[in-house]
Amino acid sequence: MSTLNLGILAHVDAGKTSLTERLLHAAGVIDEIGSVDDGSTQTDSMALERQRGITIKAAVVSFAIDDVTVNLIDTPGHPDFIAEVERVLSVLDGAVLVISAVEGVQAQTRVLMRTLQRLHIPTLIFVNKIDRGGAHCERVLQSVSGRLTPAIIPMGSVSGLGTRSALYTPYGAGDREFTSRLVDLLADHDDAFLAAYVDDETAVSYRQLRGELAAQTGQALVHPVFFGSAITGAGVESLIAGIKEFLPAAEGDADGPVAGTVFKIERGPVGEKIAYVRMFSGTVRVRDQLRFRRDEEGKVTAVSVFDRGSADRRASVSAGRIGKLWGLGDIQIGDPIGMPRTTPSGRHHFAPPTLETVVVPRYPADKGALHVALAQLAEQDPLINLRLDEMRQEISVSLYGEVQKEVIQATLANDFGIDVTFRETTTICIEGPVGSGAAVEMIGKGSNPFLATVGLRVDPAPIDTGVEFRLEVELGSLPFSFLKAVEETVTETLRQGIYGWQVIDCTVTMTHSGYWARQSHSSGVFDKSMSSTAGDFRNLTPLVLISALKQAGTTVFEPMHRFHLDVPADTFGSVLPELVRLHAVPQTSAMRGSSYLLEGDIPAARVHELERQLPSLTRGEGVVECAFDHHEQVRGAVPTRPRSDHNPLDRKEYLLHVVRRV
Ligand SMILES: Nc1nc2c(ncn2[C@@H]2O[C@H](COP(=O)(O)OP(=O)(O)OP(=O)(O)O)[C@@H](O)[C@H]2O)c(=O)[nH]1
Ligand SMILES: [Mg+2]
Repeated sequence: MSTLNLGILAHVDAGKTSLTERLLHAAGVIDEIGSVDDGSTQTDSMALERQRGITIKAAVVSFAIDDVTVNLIDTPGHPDFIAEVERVLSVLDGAVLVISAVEGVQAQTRVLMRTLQRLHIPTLIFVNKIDRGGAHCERVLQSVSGRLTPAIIPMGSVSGLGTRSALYTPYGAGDREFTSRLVDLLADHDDAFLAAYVDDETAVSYRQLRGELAAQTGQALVHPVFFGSAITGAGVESLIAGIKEFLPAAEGDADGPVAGTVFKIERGPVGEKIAYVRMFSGTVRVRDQLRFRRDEEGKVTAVSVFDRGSADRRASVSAGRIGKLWGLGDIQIGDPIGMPRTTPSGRHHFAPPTLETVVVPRYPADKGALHVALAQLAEQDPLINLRLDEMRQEISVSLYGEVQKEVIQATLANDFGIDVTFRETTTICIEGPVGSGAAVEMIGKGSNPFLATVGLRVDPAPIDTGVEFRLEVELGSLPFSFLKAVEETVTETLRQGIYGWQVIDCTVTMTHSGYWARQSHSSGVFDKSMSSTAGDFRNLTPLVLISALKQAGTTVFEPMHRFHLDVPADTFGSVLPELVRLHAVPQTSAMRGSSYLLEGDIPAARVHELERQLPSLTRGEGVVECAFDHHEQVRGAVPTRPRSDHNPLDRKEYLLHVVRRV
């Protein structure tokens, strides 16, 4: 039996959770269809999700289509929870991108599709809500081809659009227009197919056409489009058939070396850690000693595997499957299990959070408990970065937006019994070097108090290349552990540049190295005063790096969002001055009916204010969507962030350390 790990992705409210419910019902896993609006669905199981009617955490459920086990991962659509989607992407064999037939392509739809395409994840498109008034198929198809990808093929037609009796009918071999569109699309991507077809049109059967469509969908070159309604169930059977026909099930060798990825961490009823792992190869059994991340190991004490509904206790989980593992106390999200996969997993697919706020316990006595609680939340969510300002004993969390802030507040209150408030939300900027700079400290020379020679040069690198560490010294000139200490300390130090922001897009080159070998007195006792240790390199590296960085000079960049504004045309006169006040820069505009559409850039720091002001400026009819777009050099006064030089420990590591001790 093969497995398909399938993600359901969409802009908020497009109907992912409702569709998941329908799929489970159609597959016979549940007898009654739950409703998001009543808080009774399978995947929105957290109390907060049920109260708010939105998905906050990715959830896995499973069903069978004939001989294929489908592990379906329902993801949140709200941009504040994009981190949940991020982790899921690395474990998917395929995806269904849901688009509302009423709202059409939305800001987050574009962000998601761009990422699915970049990762070559085979993707079907499901146009949902055909039963709702205002539903439009042609308009949605046009916006998909214009704004997402032209490589699409509608797989059927809709009748009764915009009514409860809307129906979807799949096209077949006899639909000449469909087959000729299909041939055109497939020929675009496969010359051999085109040649065969041009040679003899009749030699290519309808079955071969569908086979070629499956092959090209499997390579993420083209995207079949289905239509339906998660509420009435229209089109859902066809979508299920499409999932089976067009998305490639997982392949993997259950007897091969163990390789998997942890994409979700949960705490069980008694606080025990549960790791969700997608297995790519091999088999993990109860009592196996597992290696994850560099030198961490742990013993698996229990396994459960997703199969026909929820996860059941099993003795093992094998290649292709998603399982839950107990017993791995130190495991974190993103950890590879066994052999690391060859695909680069370290890079983020979406932009990091752009906002930050200080969390303040309402009762000062809760401070210790708050640190522990936040560290636990950060462990479940690697994009919640925590920063501890030791001078003021304050803790900051990074954020995607205000809704995430409310969720953190509610989670701290409900799960940990801690009442908190937040200080004002501020923007997270980044720093990049302007030019090149170099510095060196030699062992035993000048005021260098450490038994180490370290020379470093900092050079600017192209946008989005991150930080690269290079060697201009002989690899063998320094023991490996010392080299590692320098490289790790470089990464840690760059978390705070000259102005206190993370330094990105630069190359750090080690230009000088030197150490004193391990020396002993005649008694054979190791003499630390004469022998270099990794600690000497850890202490010296930040000093050299900061001085190289100062010589290079840095610029501060602030995050900018792309906004799409849709307001009644007669209100635009009062919206425009507000945009100017918020430093928004309009780029393009258009009229659609009585609506005025405007697109442009706005500093991330001002997005919330725009969202708050819009209803009163537009009689409650204006709609704005924002998504992170790029960083831009700060104009005017350069913002700084308080440094915490005295403790170069990574904040999160530090807090996790606190947790382990507790
Ligand atoms: N009329 C109609 N309403 C739908 C349909 N699908 C979903 N809805 C409604 O749309 C709203 C959002 O549905 P959800 O299933 O929560 O959407 P979602 O994409 O999971 O939302 P998030 O997880 O919060 O991003 C709910 O009120 C649903 O009842 C549909 O096909 N037709
Ligand atoms: Mg949902």
